[in-house]
Amino acid sequence: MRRTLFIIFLSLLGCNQLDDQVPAGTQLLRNSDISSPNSPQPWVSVTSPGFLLGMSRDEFRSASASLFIESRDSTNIDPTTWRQTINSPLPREGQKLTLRAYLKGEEIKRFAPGSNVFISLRAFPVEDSNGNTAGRYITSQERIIVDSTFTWRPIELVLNNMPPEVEYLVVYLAMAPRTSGKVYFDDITLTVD
Ligand SMILES: [Ca+2]
Repeated sequence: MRRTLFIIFLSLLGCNQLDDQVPAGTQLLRNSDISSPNSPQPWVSVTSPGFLLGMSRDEFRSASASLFIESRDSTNIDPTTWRQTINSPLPREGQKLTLRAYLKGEEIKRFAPGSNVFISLRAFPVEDSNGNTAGRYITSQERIIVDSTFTWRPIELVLNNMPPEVEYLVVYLAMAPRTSGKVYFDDITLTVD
């Protein structure tokens, strides 16, 4: 019995140590350069009326493809996103995360407050067991304006402290409602500092 308990204790210790070990420099997203030949997976598109989403093999920064979002109706009322879920490895509480994506724009126009192309990171659950939501979502939506026509350039967001009680993370590449034009995303990375 004592030996069994000891082994269980060691196993728990082993799990905890694994959870704690996301070394600095670790990049958490898969298919970050959109190099899978036939599928954007594990990137998933969540579309709404008026948008077209897909892989582009004509415009890319690396590895022969990128992801794009095109708005064909500037009166659309819902946002649209590419998203990727990260279940493991998860950074430990307090670690700093940097989300970076390269964007190329074609005739992007914004027609309402909040209209923009943006990147976001959300920690789930949305609130921790104390009901705190602060520090669990970061977005460039109100901070970095993306419009007009431009060639590949990075945008970057930093989550200074990984919040507690995180079950999984979701990265979003998004176009808000009342936005028109086309944006390409490539070389999307989420790095533990
Ligand atoms: Ca690429």
